[in-house]
Amino acid sequence: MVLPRPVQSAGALTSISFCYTNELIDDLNSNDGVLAVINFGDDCYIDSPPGHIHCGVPLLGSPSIKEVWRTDLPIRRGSDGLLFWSETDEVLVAGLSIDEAQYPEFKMAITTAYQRILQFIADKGCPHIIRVWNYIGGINRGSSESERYKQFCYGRYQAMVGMGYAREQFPSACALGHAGRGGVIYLIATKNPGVNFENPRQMSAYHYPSAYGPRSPSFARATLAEWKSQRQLFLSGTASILGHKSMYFNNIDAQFELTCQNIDFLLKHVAEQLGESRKLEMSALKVYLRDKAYFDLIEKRVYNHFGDEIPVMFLLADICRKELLVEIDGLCML
Ligand code: 3EB
Repeated sequence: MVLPRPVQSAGALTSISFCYTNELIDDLNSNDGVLAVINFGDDCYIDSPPGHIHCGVPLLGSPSIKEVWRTDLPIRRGSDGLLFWSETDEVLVAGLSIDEAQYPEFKMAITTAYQRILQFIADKGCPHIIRVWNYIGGINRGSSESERYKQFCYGRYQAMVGMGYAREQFPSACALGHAGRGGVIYLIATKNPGVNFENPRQMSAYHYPSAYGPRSPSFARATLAEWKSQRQLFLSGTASILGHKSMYFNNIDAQFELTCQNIDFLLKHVAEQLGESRKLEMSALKVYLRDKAYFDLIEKRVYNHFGDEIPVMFLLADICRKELLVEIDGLCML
């Protein structure tokens, strides 16, 4: 278990608001306060004007929803080839389309992409990653060590460790796949570090045995960002895993139940570590389902477990281990 660093006040940081919305935002430059727009559907790339991210994972249920990130402070934006960014004085959002065609092996494309985005955030003075999202075409394609998720983990690890990140600095993350082509990586980075948490019921992903791939996944179970106005806990993708083992093969019901238990346990653990007496509750969710046939059942279960009011996006995605049928991540406002 990694003990959190002391929670420091991050000065004048203003939080980011995350909303699921169907409003139309074409040109970010004419929308003050918009840091990024995350679109869901078959496309997977980063578009101009800067900030339009397309994840490649289709929505289930509500076809026109997107995710918009906003902040109160003035925003500067730019792009450079496959990379885009938007920033305030306090927070940096960066995204990169993965360029596979140039590389003989997928892992090399990933190492290069991660090196580029990590070098970029370092140069910007925001080397501390709060959260990173990874969406990759064909994540389960290939067998044993050449499965693309394992190659992804290899490439990411090489870049993270090569750029000087210690395991305890690995941020919260998710890594999902889709049926199309292309891949994107996008992240939130800051000048001061967030606080990372592990889940005592799950082995730290960076300690997973090599059966899961020659390099273990480089992520924390959750990262706390301390802004001026509030604290936000970013949950990593959470699935039906106990210790390091996938549980309940071919059983969506049981996988969903264990996933919820893992989230509840993590929230309880974080509250204990922070000395919070109140019960932490999720504020927004993304629910990734491997098969759209699960949607009707899981939709009901999600609202039952997390409450009718919670904003949820249901998405069709491949989860990084073939046997996993559901994964949930999200945000908890403290
Ligand atoms: C797991 O717990 C499930 O490789 O970035 C969840 C969150 C998972 C992030 C990643 C993988 C990642 O191992 C998979």
